[in-house]
Amino acid sequence: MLSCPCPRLFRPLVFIASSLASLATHAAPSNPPNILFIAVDDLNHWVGHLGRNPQTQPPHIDRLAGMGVTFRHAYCAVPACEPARGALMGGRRPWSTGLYYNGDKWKNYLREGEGLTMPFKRAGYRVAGAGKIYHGDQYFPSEWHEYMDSSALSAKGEGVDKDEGFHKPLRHDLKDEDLMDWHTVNYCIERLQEDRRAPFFVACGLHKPHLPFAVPRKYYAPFPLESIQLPPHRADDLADVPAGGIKMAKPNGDHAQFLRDGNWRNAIQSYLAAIAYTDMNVGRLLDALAKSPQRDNTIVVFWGDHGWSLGEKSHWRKFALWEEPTRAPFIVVAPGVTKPGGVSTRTVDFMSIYPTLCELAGIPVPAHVEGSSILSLLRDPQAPWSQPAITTHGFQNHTVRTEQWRYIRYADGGEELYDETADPYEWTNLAKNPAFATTKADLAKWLPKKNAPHTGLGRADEGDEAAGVPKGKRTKAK
Ligand SMILES: [Ca+2]
Repeated sequence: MLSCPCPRLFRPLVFIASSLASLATHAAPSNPPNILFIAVDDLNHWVGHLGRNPQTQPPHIDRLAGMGVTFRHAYCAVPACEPARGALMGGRRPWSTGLYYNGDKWKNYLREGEGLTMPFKRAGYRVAGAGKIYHGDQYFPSEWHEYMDSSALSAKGEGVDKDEGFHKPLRHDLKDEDLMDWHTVNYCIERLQEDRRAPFFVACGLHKPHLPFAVPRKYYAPFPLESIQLPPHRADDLADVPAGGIKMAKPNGDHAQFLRDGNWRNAIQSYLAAIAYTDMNVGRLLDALAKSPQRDNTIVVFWGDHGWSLGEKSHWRKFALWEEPTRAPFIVVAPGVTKPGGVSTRTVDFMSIYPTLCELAGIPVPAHVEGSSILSLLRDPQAPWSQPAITTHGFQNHTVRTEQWRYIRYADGGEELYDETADPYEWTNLAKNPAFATTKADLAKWLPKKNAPHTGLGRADEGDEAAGVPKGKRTKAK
């Protein structure tokens, strides 16, 4: 802050006024804020403060939520790792790029130089990353100053059978450092501790709670199997879902297997344990930030790449357009802008992250970026807001979510409509009820007029093989 000739009493007011003025004009702040950017793989809304699951125990994620603004209705642009990250990081939606599925090979659809880190790199930020920010831990080297080389690290926990702790019992006895996330966080903590003149943009991409759910056994201890509750569900829930939705639910896949082998509760226990492992790592990051001289000038952004179903609608994993596979935690702590304990119920999707971070740093938003800034909601979490969240899964399958409604339209014209205030688990499809024809039409206005064709090799349900740590790096020992 510049020295102020005014009496001491008035200095804070002058500072606040000058901060607001600089944000209002989007001028570059004289002291640019650092960015700590935390991406979590496959973390759905089972965090304590979102209240969807009473058993989950992530105290550090909840602590982070209390430090800034948490969004209760935040949704992915795509419910699959590769296109979700491509859209968020690249700034363009799948219907613009044609990047729809895991396996599409994102580098063929995003333009090098347009990624989220680039405006910051150009503005003089030191840009460093680790772990899974883009799919497969890949990145355009020109968009970063440095990226953690995981190939030299031992992470035997990444190489276990992806069904361990899911369809199969937990076999491995792992230590915290046997998972890549431990090393990813170590790397990011070192970046936070560096004494540099340039502001930093540190991107920390955590792989858990993605499959395999295998984490050290101590994280299972708070969730004894006999205490595990199944999520609210109805066995006949798909009866009023059109063909497009049933195809996504795949009730004869994972769910049929869980009903046969009786492992439904085991899988939930493992997911809760994997979330607890992730939470431990988030806590390490927050503790390091709290000790950093940069703590009061660092923006923290925390997001899950999409949701996850655990048997609701006889569906598992992501790859569908309902609440469970599309909703994820989203927390922003922005010193001087957000207030502790902020809660927004406005519907936002993760296309908002790119433009919002640029605005917070006083950097012009690149012209290709399609999302809307949520700066007004960071200042006032319940400020007026007219936009829905939109999620796309495959060519011409979309859902539009407002605070009250979810509307889904599939490529073949099939529809779903849910009143979220009366029916939070989306059990009763109102799409064929003529009383809601106007509601449906109003929501449908948000659907894209043009949809880029799907030209990649990915499939709707491809994901867990291709996700996470690149195969060549999975079993390499020290
Ligand atoms: Ca239903």
